[in-house]
Amino acid sequence: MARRQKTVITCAITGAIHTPTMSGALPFTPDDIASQAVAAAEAGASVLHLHARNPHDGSVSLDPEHFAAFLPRIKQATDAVVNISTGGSLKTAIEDRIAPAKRFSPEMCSLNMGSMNFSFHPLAKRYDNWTFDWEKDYVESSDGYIFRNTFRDIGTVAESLNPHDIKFEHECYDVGHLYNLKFCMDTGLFKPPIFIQFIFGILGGIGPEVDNLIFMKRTADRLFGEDYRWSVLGAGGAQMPLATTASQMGGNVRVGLEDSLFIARGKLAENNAQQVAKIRRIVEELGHDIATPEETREMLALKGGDRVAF
Ligand code: KMH
Ligand code: ZN
Repeated sequence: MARRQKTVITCAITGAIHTPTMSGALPFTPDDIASQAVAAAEAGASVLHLHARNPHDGSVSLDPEHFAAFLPRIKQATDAVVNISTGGSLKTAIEDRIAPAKRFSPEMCSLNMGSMNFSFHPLAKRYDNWTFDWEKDYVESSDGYIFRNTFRDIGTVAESLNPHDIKFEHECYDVGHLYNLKFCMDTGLFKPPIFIQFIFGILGGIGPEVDNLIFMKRTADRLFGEDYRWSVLGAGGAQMPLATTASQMGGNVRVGLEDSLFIARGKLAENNAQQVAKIRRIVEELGHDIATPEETREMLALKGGDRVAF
């Protein structure tokens, strides 16, 4: 009998797009980040993609001390793979963005594969009363943010983190980013199997149509052949539909409040685990199994949870 497909569920717990005003469920204290991450792992996420936030005002933080407040707690309570963001707050220099990963040497890190105007400014119109002073300007002025990920930046991340044997989640927001990744592969920067996160629906990147998913997948097949594993992140309302399609196409999926605050049309999610439980149910009902952390480690050739520095 054919082996059932194992689907890796990544859960991105909190991130750089959303702010506390947008949802009370978005975690920003170490306690909430840790407990939501653990619950997401218990619900079926084998990879936890993590950003830190300033616990006093909920803003995105790159301070390694803010990561130190939750990473050991997550490690003690779950066997899930920890993936630390190097995307940072979208406005910070690459050296600062790498600092948490360099200090904690996780099994995985994100690595954004091209520069873009990563924008979420249309969200600002939806809210009147902001909880913290920084939020409105942060969201509104994202129409001017250049999310800088030059070839030199990508090289800096690789040179700094390759000695830690970290597997990258290569975040590709458009088809050109796949070619950037191929160029880097050809220069020997990354060794297979690489892990690509196809990202759809971020303003400034490719839109969330199924046609685009097929186009990205076909392009990656051509460029990387057997050397890659892949996953899909649909932002906002595209999260569950694209994750469902990806899993049916043989791919892996990413959910979490970093990428969408919702559990259904117009209904805010109560927490990250609720989104994990939903995609898990869909994946299993449609005939696949979810991957355990150990299966994920094998599939992505990770160094192992005993080789992290937290
Ligand atoms: N929220 C994603 C679309 C990173 O952390 O490196 C972007 C992201 C960036 O995950
Ligand atoms: Zn992220």
